[in-house]
Amino acid sequence: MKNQEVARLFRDIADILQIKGANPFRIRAYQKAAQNIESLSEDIAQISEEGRLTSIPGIGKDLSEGIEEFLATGTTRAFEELKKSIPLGLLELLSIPSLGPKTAKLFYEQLGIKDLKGLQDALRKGKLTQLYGIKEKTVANIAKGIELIKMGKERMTLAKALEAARPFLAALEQLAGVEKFAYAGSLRRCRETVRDIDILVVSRDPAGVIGSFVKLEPVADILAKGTTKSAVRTREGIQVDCRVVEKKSFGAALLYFTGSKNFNIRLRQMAIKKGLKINEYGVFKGEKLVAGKSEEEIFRLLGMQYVEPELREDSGEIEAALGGSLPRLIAPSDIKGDLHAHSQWSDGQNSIEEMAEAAMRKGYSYLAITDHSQGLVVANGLNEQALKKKKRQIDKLNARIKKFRILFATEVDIRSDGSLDYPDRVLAQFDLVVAAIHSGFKQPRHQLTHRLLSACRSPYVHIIAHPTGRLFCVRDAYDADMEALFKEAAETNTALEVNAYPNRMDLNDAHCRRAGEMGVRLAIGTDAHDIEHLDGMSLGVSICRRGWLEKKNVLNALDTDTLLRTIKRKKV
Ligand code: DGT
Ligand code: CA
Repeated sequence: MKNQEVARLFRDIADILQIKGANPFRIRAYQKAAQNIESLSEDIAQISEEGRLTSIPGIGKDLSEGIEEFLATGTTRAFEELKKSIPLGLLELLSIPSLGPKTAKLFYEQLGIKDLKGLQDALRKGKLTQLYGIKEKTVANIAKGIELIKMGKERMTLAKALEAARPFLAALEQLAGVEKFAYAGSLRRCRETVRDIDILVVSRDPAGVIGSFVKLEPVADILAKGTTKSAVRTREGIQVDCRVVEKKSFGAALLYFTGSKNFNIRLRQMAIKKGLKINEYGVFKGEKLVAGKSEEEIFRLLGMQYVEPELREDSGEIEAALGGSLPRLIAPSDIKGDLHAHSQWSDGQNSIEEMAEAAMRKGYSYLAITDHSQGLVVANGLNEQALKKKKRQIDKLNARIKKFRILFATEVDIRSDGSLDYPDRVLAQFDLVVAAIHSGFKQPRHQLTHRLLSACRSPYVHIIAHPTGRLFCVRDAYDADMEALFKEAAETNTALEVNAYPNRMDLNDAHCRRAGEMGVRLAIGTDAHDIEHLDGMSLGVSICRRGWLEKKNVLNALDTDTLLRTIKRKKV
C-alpha cells in the first residue's frame, strides 16, 4: 500500500510551506489530509482507481489530483518546485525527532543554518541557546536527536552494537523452534564500528521464527519480511537482519555472513582451485554437498587452520592459516587484572573497596586505581596530601584482602611541554604509573610527539594511556608520530594502552598489530569510572585480537609478581 508514502508527501509539503511562512490554513489542509490518509484501512491506489479520492475527508479536487500524479510518477511537479524554493538541507533538519518546521525556520532566518552540518556547528558554538524563545531543554533534545540521526545513518561503536544485539539474542534463546543462533557480520569480527547487526538462526520452522522475530520487543519498524529472512529497525534506529538456515548449512552461512567480503572472495577463489564451490549453503563438489555444518569442517576441508572471526579481513591471515602459522590470540580468560580504573578519590563513582570487590568478582588478581594527578582540576586530581591518605587506605585494604592486590597507581597528566604533573619523588612511590595527554590536542605534530616520547623516557612511567586521544564521534586522534612512539616504547620498555572505554578504543586494532610487530607490550585498561565500566575488558581484548596479539604481548595477562617485575625494567 502506498498510503504511508502519500501521507509522507503531504507532510513534507506542509513542512516546506511552514518553513516558507505560507498561509496557515493551507498548511493545516495538508496536515489533515496526511492524517486522514494514514488512518485509512483501504488501499489508496484502489480508491484512486475507483475515482473515490474526494470521498476521503479533507481531500478536495487539488489534493486528489496530486495523489493521482504521485501514484503514477512517484512525485508531483508541485512538490518538486516547492523543494527548490528552500535550501534542501532544511528538510534534513526536520528529520531530527525534536525539531519542527517553526524552529527550522527560526534557525534559518536568524542564524543562516541551512543543513545538518550548519546546525551542528551552531550547536557546538553555543549559538542556539542565545536565540530568543529557545529553551535549553530544546537544545539538549536537538543534540540528542542529531546523535540518533547520525547513528541511523552511519555506523555505531562496537559496544553499542553489542548492546543493541543483546535483547535479540536473549529473546532467541527463549524462542520456540530455534535450535541454534549466532550473530555474524562486522559485529562478530569485532570491527570497531558496525553498520548493522546480522543474526543467523537454525530452525525447521523458518516462517514461524521470522514471524516471532519481527514482533520482538525492541523492534520499531519492519523493513522487510520474507519466509526465511527479515530486516527490522529498533527504536534507536539500528537495523537488525535475521536469516533462518538449515542445520546442514549453518557453518557455511556463518562463514559467509561473517565476512569480511574480501575474506570471502579469497576463500572462494581457493575453493575453486581445489575444484570446489563455496557459497552460503555449503561447500560443493559438483552438485554434492561436502561440508557446511560447521566452520571448522570447512576450514579443514580447505586445508587451513581455523581462522578466528576477528582476523578475517584478508590481511595475511589466509596465508598464515595455510602455512599453519596463525597467532594464538589472547583470550578474555588470559586477563589477570585491569590497569586503568578511577575511584571516588578523583572522578570515579565508586570507592576503592567497591572497585576492588568488583574486580575480584571477575576473578582478577589485581586492579590499578589510577586516579588523576593534581593539575587535572576538572577531574578532581589528587595533591600530595591526598595521595598519602589514599596510599594508607590502599595499604589497609591490601592487608585485609587475600590473594588480590590493589595497585597504588595514578594517571599522571603529560603537560603541554612534555613534563609530568608530579615530581619524580612522588612518582617513585606508586606501584604503577600511567601517563596520558589530556589537553593541548591541537599542538603541532612535533610537539605532541615530543610529549609522548618524553613520557616514555621517564623512568617512572610504565604505561602511556589512550595514546592517540581520539574520542569516537567527538574528536579525532591528535597529530602525533605513532611509529616514533612505538619505537620509543619498545626501546624504553614502556607499555602502550589499549583503552577499552567504548568511545575511545585507543589504541585501535591496526595500531595494536604494528605495535606488536615492533615489540611493544600492550596494556588493556577499561578506564572504569564505576564498577560497571570494568566490563569493558572484553572489548579491549577484541581490539587486541584484531591486532593479532597473543598473551605474551599483553601486560595484564601477567600474574601480579611478574607484572611488577616486568614494569620495573625500564630502560631509560
Ligand atoms: P558492516 O555491516 O558494514 O558493519 O559490515 P559487514 O561485514 O557486516 O557487512 P554486511 O552487513 O554488508 O554483510 C555481512 C557479510 O555478508 C559480509 O561481511 C560478507 C558477506 N557479504 C556481503 N556482501 C557480499 C558480497 O558481495 N560478496 C561476498 N562474497 N560476501 C558478501
Ligand atoms: Ca553487518
